[in-house]
Amino acid sequence: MALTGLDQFLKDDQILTGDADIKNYGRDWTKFFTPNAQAIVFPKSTEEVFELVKWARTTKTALVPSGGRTGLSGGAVAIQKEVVVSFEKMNKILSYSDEDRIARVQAGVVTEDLQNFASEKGQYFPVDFAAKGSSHIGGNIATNAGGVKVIRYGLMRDWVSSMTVVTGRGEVMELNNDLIKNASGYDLRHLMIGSEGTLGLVTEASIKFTRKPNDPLLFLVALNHLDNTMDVFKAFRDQTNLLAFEIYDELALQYVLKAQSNLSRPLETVAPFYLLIEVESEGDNSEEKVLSVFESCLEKEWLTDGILSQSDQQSKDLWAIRENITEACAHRTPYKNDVSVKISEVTPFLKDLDIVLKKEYPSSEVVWFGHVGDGNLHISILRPENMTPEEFYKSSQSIDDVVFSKVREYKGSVSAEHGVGIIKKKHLNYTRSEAEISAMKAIKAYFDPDQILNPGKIFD
Ligand code: 2HG
Ligand code: ZN
Repeated sequence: MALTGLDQFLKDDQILTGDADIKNYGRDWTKFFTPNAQAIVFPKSTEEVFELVKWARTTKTALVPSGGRTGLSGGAVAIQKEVVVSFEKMNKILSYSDEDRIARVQAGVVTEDLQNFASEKGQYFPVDFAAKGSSHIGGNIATNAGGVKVIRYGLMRDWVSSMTVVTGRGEVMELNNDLIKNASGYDLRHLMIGSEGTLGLVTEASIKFTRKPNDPLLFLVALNHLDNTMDVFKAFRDQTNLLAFEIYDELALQYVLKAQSNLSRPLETVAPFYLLIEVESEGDNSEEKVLSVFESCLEKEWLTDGILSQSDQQSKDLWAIRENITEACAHRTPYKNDVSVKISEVTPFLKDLDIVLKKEYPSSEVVWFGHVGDGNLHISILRPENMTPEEFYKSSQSIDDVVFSKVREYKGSVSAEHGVGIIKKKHLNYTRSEAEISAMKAIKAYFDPDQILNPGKIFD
């Protein structure tokens, strides 16, 4: 039997093969693939992951690493009889050093749990996004997760000070040992970050914390023209200490309000686009200073309306609108995009894409949102109600060519933060040169000589 030998190092309750489990653990948040894993295993230690890789090499079994399964590119789906390696049982925060300001965690620690732990220690873990309640640190590392605070704090990459990884060669590597300065050759840690489980299985990581920002000031403003998005961005970026700068459109707002009866329309003005702008307060007259930036944007007619949140509850509700967009649209199985361009190209790119999408898909509902302050946009094309998800997935393949051609024209990326997975691999060459892809394949061949680690993800 194909799973023979697993019981040499895993107990019965660490191996699942039931249909419901295969369905549950064989998928992520993409709804277009039918899970078809062989089994799900739940290692509890680096040693067990090491044994697992040895077993997979011997039996030529493909392994799919799995965290909180909130991915949106199919990076964690198992559709070809793979064994899913769930890190759910490796969910401990192992230690904390206040001096280093570093927590050592197992890969299955949930993002929000680590945020709360940091807060208990009087510190701050700034990687933050809507799926924080389920996503795992290991998954964040595998995809180099981004989120809503990137303009201020950078990506997951910036917070990983070291890691333990079991490579596809079956070697256990300790990468970087929490050194701040380490100029001794290639930094393999950064090669592992964003490699989507194709080179090694991260079992533990050391995560840096930082000082908690001062209480934030939160604006929700109405925007009439995409053209003015980056004018507003520059005004706030240059005169305030920005924490977040997010955009969403009126359609996104309508879907959230329909799905969440506890939330209400935040502004009287109905506008095509809204910006959620969070700024760190600095000293006594901080509010006045930030309000004057907002007012100058109003005077210049870049904005038509806006509010400054007056309470924690109001801020929570304003954030909840933004963070619930994905779930509010989920029943329409959107065809998603997660693209980025550099800041100076955001406005022309947005306008151009809007024109192209309206021309090519005049009757489609398109929800626009994203982290526009770091150049990352999510464009969700909603499935028409009379199509099945499978029909829609097939029919929407052509959307990719349209969107990604624009991305290529603007020298952007086909995936800003969700990863390539299965969904974007056909278009990897819209962002990466042939030489880069060859180098990636050579690196893969070195670290995973038997092709057991997440095969078919990023590239074939
Ligand atoms: C977000 O920014 C996530 O909320 C999800 O990256 C985006 O649903 C999406 O496409
Ligand atoms: Zn996002």
